[in-house]
Amino acid sequence: MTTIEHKIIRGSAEFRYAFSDPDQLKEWLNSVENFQGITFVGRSNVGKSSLINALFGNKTARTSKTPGRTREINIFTFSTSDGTKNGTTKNLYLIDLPGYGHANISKEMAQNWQKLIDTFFSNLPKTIGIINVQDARRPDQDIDKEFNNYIGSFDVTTFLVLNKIDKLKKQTEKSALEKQRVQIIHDYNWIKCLITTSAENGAGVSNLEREIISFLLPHHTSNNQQSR
Ligand SMILES: Nc1nc2c(ncn2[C@@H]2O[C@H](COP(=O)(O)OP(=O)(O)OP(=O)(O)O)[C@@H](O)[C@H]2O)c(=O)[nH]1
Ligand SMILES: [Mg+2]
Repeated sequence: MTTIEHKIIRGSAEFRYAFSDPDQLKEWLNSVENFQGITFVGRSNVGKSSLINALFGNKTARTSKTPGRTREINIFTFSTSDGTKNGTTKNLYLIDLPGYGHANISKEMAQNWQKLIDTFFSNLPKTIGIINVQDARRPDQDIDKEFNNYIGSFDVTTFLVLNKIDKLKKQTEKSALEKQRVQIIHDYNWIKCLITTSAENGAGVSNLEREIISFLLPHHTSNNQQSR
């Protein structure tokens, strides 16, 4: 039996809204119908926006060498397709969150970030999957632990992505990551799966895409696609 595979339509993501005001965000979150999609979260500069571009097409999200570039919650809609005439799913949501743990911001901005993030998670339905991106060179930092415990309290589906694996050149670094991987899976037992990626050279991006599709469209995905 052949399985028809759904894919994200590259270039289909359309920018819809940017929120920096928690009250406006709350109002919008409570008004969306058929709210299905994914949201990217993670420490500043780990490559959330770059991964979004690798998955959705190059010019979707703004990336930067300066940490803390994404300041608002950016909301897009996108489509998937299985390549057949009636096989398109439209109006799925993609959300790019501003990164946590960025040191060089004012106290006022940090407080606003906290308020925005609290509003976001407290009003988020379970139909939105969380993609927590960390840096493969130094995963599970104290701030990552803190944030993971925080999202773990919301009972939402979470995928952990260790990005920038292209930067792990030495065998010792790769083996260290393998060890950490086992530890992380053990410690974060609410995580659905752990995927390693490089937004730079595309490694692992198709695995991440498969996981996203199987979360969004479980009926269209074969059972043997597992990566945990
Ligand atoms: N080598 C390498 N560089 C990467 C990778 N992913 C992202 N980068 C680089 O890391 C920097 C930060 O990437 P962004 O995608 O802007 O990071 P972000 O997580 O969205 O950052 P904020 O918006 O500040 O939270 C950029 O210079 C990217 O080119 C990767 O997989 N490998
Ligand atoms: Mg960003």
